[in-house]
Amino acid sequence: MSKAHFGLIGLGVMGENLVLNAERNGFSSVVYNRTYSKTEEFLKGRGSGKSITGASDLKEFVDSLERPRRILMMVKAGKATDAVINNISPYLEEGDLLIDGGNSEFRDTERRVLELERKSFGYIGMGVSGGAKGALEGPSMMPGGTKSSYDAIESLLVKMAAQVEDGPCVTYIGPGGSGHFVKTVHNGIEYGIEQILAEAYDLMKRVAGMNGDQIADVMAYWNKTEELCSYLVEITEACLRAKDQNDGTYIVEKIMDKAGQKGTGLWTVVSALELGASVPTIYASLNGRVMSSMKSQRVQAEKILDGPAISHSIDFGSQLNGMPLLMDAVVLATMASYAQGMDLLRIASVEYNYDLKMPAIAQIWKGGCIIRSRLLKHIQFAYEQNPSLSNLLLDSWFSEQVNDRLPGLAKVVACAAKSGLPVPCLSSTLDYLNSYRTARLPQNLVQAMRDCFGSHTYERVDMEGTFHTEWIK
Ligand code: NBP
Repeated sequence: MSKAHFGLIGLGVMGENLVLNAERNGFSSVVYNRTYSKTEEFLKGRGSGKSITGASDLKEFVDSLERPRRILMMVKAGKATDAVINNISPYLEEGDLLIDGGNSEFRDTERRVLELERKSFGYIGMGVSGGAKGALEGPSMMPGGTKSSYDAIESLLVKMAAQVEDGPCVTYIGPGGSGHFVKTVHNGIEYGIEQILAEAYDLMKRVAGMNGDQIADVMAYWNKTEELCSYLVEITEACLRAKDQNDGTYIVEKIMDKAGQKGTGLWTVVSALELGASVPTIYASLNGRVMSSMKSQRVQAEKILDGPAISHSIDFGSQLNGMPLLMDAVVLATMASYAQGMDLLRIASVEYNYDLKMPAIAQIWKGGCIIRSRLLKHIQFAYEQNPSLSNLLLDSWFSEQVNDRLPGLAKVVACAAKSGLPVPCLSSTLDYLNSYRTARLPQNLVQAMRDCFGSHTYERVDMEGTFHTEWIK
């Protein structure tokens, strides 16, 4: 029997769809899953009638593949990935290539690249985005590792990836764990945008008194604009419109207000803190999920802690025109999420020697992935014009947006504050923008205090050198 071109380990939502994608693109495949009954089910169901076979153990799986073997692991990140690597390694031979398509922590990938390459195997840590549909129809993929390993699978990935007007949504990201680092930051940006849209929904519901379909209409409007047209706005509209078949009411209103997380948002923020990158909008979205999970405490606190009554005096602007004031706030917070994520990538690229290509990253995010949006075309263009751009918001198109929309954002945040409504991403974006555009911040006083209690010294604006003052005589 002829050997398969491609092997897939892990028949979860992602693995199942990715192997169907590979097969559709002409790569005969063999699949392995820890629980064999899932393999059998898959082969009888979606995998039937296709060039896909199943293996009940890893030796049979490896033996079924042509050499050098190309094996994609789509299993839970962390211990499960290490377990698969340990279990399969004894059967691999020189030149074989393992690809981890899960959401691994980038430092785990750094370690695995070194360990596996020491054994003369290739190892690619690849971020995959697009959910189940993207995995099947064409995801965005962020592969990192040794360039020669990438070259060995490029033809496969290029066919499997989403396609946009200027090419496939996959490119070689860089060495080591860079692919998983870029995917982590992608997810951090995703956290930000999801929270921003949730805040906009809350304001439309509680301040403007709109129902689900009215809010969805505004989302539909936004989705036609250059600034907000995106997959996340599109699915927000769908989520808001969906009705419970039992009673015809909005399903979204029946969902428990606790948002889950699997780690990538946290890793984005931890990396930013470690690298000294400023990502307050993304951090606010992570904290929003943390606060949401404290449901029982919040229920109790609502009875004890008072707040102002909701003020309905603000006019967000006509619903037919997409509520321009609210749109100002959502556009700027969305831009800030991208700007902060890209800035983190820029800093990490230097710190970790990843040599990230910012225009290429924006390009592969334009299709297939969860944060795909029309804005990415402008982000790509901004970095093509100026590859060493220190912050996206300094690009002329983006700075014009900030200058036009900042008063709107401020009014929306002020309205939320007056009404006692939490808008963590919108308000931290306002602080971020106001800090970033301020040449002289009040941290001179912080430095004075540090010098006063700890003799930490300070620099002066009027002369060179390092100074210390005896502040308390
Ligand atoms: P899951 O994250 O739910 O993982 C399920 C797979 O992991 C199953 O095949 C399971 O085998 C296998 N597995 C586990 Br759990 N522990 C294992 C172990 N110790 N040894 C071998 N296999 C083990 O599936 P998923 O949602 O398809 O995600 C796969 C990867 O892709 C994850 O890293 C995820 O973070 C990432 N990802 C997911 C999405 C998404 O939208 N879901 C998007 C992008 C990336 P079993 O059947 O025997 O339990």
